[in-house]
Amino acid sequence: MSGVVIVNTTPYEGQKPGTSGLRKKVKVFLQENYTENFIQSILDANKDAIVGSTLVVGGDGRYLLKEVVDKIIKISAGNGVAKLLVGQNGILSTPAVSCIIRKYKTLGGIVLTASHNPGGIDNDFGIKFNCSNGGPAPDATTNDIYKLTTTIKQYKIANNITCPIDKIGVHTFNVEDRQFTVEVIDSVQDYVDYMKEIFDFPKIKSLLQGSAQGKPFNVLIDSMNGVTGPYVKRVFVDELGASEKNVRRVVPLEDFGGAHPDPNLTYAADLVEAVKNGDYDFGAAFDGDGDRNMIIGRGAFFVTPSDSLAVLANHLDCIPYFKSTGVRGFARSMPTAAAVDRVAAAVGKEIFEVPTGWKYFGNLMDAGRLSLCGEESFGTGSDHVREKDGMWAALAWLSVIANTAQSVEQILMDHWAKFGRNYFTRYDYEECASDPCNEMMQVLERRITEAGFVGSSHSAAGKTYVVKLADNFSYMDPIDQSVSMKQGLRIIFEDGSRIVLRLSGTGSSGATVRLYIDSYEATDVQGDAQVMLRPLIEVALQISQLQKYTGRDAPTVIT
Ligand code: VG1
Ligand code: CO
Repeated sequence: MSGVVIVNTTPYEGQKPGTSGLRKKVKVFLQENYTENFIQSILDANKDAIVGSTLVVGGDGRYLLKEVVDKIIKISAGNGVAKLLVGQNGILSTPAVSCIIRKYKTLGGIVLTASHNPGGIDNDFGIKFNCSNGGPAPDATTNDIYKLTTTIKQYKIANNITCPIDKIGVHTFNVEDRQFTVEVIDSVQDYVDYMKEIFDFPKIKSLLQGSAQGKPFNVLIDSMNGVTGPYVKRVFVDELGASEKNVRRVVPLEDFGGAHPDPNLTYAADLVEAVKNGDYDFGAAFDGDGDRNMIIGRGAFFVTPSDSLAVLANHLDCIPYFKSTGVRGFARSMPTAAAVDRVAAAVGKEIFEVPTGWKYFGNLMDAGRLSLCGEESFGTGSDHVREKDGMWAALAWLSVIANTAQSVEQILMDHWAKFGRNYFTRYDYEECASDPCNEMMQVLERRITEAGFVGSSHSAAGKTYVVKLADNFSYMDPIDQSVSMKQGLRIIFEDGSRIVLRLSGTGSSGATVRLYIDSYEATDVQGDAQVMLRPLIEVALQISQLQKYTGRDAPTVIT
């Protein structure tokens, strides 16, 4: 029998969840009671339902994961939680947590990840709460959690409970007069079972093995030493018959092997090289927690996430799941290029434009209005769960390829020929000084919202753009009417081209500026995005005075 101790504590500043949970340096989480405070605040934000509840707990394998799982077990026991479902060794991908919350109808889950941020003792850790729909908590809940962190005085902990989380099975404990159960579950089983329901595995398998088209379709799947390693092995090797040569970096490492586990052209450059120089038809990479994806074709032909979303929207009939559920609407985050809007118009579906962050898609999915959505930041997913889902996206692409018998590049060429092309690029200026970046955003907001800016002309590299609309994006959720203000500065021109600027809400130090450029061409679809968008990029740099405020001549990452 274990007793519960009430420990006195004092609040820490800055425990405010950002775009997707609380992300800080590991050393910040290591401060006395810092992590305990936040966990207790999550439980307190659910206080009416917490006693007797079940929660899912898991994370991406990064440094500090096991220690924090242990704290969650003890604090949950101390607060009357009845049961935890914990991934073996704490390992669960973010989409798998969402899947498990929904499958076992739990009160929610705690996801331990800083996603695409680097890991290890000198890097980042993160904690996020997901609700009973499996999705990241909405702003109202994260605001409640934050408020609680500012006044917390004590937390309740059952210190004597130690649970071997490396052993799959049911572990029961007596805590005061209650029974407390920790069920350590296989990290991948539920998720893999679900993927087999959603997709036609035999069809994808015959694509990979070549029995359909003759020649094997050679894939290279890169887990970037993140959490998807065991999922990739189970799905691609065990189920789909790929060989060990078709997968790389499939062992989750606490520091991701020193890599930045963000699947983009910069941080996954070695996958791009391997596909470019090897005999591969398809490459995919996933981020630390498995919710992001990058898709490339033969010769490392790059599919922008905005195009990926539009292509999938146009081919959902290739995926058995949608045959049974039907296809509802589509959605994208505001900075995501509007390619999917054109598909929605063509197929007569609703389209929603939401702020950055997956939490904004949840209500629409729960209300049955949204089937497929995505973000330009390498996020794609559907209403099968309430998180974006990297492996789902790769399997969706392979389904389209198996059905159309076309290469990735041909699929894109056909798409652009039919719908035209939204050229898109994103410039990231990472870890800049915060004060000047905040000032830049304030100055820019004032400038673009003052009288006379709408209608003004801006020229660079021989092109002139006339402003049609400029604002700080705000969004009213069509389901619960909640309003989210100040979600990014946008300047929309007469020809539909857009410049968007916002500050990242996932960084753990300094400020990261994101500049997004989107421009549509109906017929000139074969160009190079950086060349095609050059004039608009120049205009964006002029209007924002970005170089002056950040002191940077060039972005850290170009997508
Ligand atoms: C970034 C992306 C956003 C994404 C978020 C979480 O946020 O822009 O689209 O939803 O990361 O992704 P921000 O605020 O840094 O721009 V993940 O894979 O880190 O959970
Ligand atoms: Co992620």
